[in-house]
Amino acid sequence: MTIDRQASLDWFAVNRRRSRELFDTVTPDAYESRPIPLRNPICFYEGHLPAFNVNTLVKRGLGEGGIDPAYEVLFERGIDPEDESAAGNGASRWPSRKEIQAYGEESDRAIREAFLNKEIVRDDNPVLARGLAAYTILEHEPMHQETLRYMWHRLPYEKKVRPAATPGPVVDGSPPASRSVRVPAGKATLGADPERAVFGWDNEFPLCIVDVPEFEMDVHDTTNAEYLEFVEDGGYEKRELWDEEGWEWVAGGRVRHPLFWERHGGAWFWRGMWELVPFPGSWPVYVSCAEARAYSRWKGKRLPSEAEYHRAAFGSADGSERSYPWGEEPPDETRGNFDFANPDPVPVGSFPAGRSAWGIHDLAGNGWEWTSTVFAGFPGFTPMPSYPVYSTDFFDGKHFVLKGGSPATAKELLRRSLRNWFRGNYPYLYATFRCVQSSGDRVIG
Ligand code: AVJ
Ligand code: FE
Repeated sequence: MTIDRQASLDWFAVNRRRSRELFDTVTPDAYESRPIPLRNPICFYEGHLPAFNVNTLVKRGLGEGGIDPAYEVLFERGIDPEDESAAGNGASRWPSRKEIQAYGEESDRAIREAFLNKEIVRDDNPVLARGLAAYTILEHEPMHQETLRYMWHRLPYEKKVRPAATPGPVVDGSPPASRSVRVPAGKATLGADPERAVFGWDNEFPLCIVDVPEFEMDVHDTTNAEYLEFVEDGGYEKRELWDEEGWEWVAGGRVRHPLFWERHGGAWFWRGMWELVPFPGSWPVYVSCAEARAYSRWKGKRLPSEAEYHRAAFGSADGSERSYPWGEEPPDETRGNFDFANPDPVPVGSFPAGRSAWGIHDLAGNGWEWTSTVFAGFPGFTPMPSYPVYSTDFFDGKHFVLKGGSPATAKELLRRSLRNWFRGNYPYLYATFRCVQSSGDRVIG
């Protein structure tokens, strides 16, 4: 099989344009700021994307020389340190935006040249086999576009310029009544078959088939309105609802409500990407895994495992498994809130055409779904030759799997096997949750 050169060039052009637009929304005085203290400054990422492309496809893949050895080290890898003191300063002086963009243009030229004319599919080279390096760079960029949006989200509004075409918040509708549905026992196929997949990141392989006992799952994600009851009941002060790590984070950082909530003049608001939104009760709440877990305990429920998410999203009554919650058709704007159509969430249940076989809403889009599963490789995991440290650095027992997707997840990343992961106390991403329960949970003791 060969990679479609024109399709790669087109996807690459979309990626690069979208990144450019993102960086253009930041005011120049914020270019070296670090809106999320645990991550690199904004400027780093404008260098990281083109440097990663050169390091992965041109150098590691084609075995050619790079463009600028110093940049290709400086911008090699983002960070995900334990705490702010470990984040360090990266460089003491960053190149100017002009210099970074000039590098980006040279890198883009090299990548386009490779897509057009080079042997980017070679089965005698593990980095190029079946176009691995090409797909790696084409998916790396949209992945960062999402994490960059989380970051821009934290910027003060005066440090970013709202693009003219951005849709406003969809706030109509009161939250639907909470309801759960029974998902019968069955098989869930996690992962993917390395012989059949066009591309996947290393942690998606190999196939991993799990028998899942029956459980009940909330039809909707937990809404802000529901979560407010937990906040008002003093959920953040109830030690017994929190795990050790979560409690340290909440108590130590005086966390008292979701990061996306702000209080102004005695009223709650949602911090939207481009504006403050009067408390949107019907939107999914965005929280860390620790907060999601505390809420579900308060409800006498729990978070789904990764396998339970798969059963709920892709399983069906006849025993077959679907590619997407709604079936086999590719994702489009009728199926969920993803692919950058909206800067913020929309009310839960807005996409009936995206429901799973069991009638469960929003399993793809409108917010990643936290699971209780610790991020690890499936049995038989092997690091990918095009980016060997992609996953392994995070197999530390502290990261949890997220499934689904958010408003800022590109449609290409909605495939069934894709796995996201973050630390349990990471509150910045567009992540929500829903609760499950099963008869086995009610342990008498
Ligand atoms: C898969 C989103 C957790 O951003 O930390 C980008 C993706 N890895 N460059 C991250 C990633 C290296 C990664 N996540
Ligand atoms: Fe990266």
